Amino acid sequence: MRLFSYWRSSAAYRVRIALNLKGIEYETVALHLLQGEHKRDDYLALNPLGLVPALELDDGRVLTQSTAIIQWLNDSYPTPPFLPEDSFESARIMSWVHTVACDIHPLNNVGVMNFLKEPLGVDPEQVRTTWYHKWLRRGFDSLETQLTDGPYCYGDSLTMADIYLVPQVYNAHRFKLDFSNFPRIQSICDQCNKLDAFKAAQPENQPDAE
Ligand SMILES: N[C@@H](CCC(=O)N[C@@H](CS)C(=O)NCC(=O)O)C(=O)O
Repeated sequence: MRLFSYWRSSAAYRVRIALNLKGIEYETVALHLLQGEHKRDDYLALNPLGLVPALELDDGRVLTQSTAIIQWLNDSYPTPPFLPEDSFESARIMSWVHTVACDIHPLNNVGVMNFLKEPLGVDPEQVRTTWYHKWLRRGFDSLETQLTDGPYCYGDSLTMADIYLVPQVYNAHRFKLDFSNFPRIQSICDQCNKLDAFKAAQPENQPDAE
């Protein structure tokens, strides 16, 4: 498989964790987002939305959208499972996943932040702090009250929620969010980062890391 990725893309980071947890070998095709490589025609032919990640399967078929990719990986490679069998519990975990994937991440995407700065004229520092922290805090406030005491989001079981939480926490530290109100989130993230699958997926360990 080939993963179209960028070292600092948190959506690609999720897929890297998922691939590693399933023990699937893959090749990284790095696209430099700041140089606009994800808008090149050859990549748009694979992913018309022009975002990373995309996963090209060995037979040439391509999947886009990290959540669709991870759900496909989980269906196709059932061990270890990313969700419990109980449908209510599974939906509860997916609600944590969506808090990150739908209610934090899209608002703080590089394309959205750039658009606020130009053409809308918002002060870049306001975008990096006031705007960015606002949506992170809203999501993390809700997760902090819902996640278990650990070691992982859902007690002893690693689930999709951990796969989404860790990259978002990485971004939050990059953008200097104060974590004093989020001890549970931080502790879960620290536990996950002890695992090889999470370590290997870290941005600094990617071939295109700068
Ligand atoms: N919903 C998409 C989001 C993908 C996404 O936003 N990717 C970001 C990097 S984390 C990107 O490609 N940004 C480039 C841009 O906004 O131009 C997914 O989960 O795959």
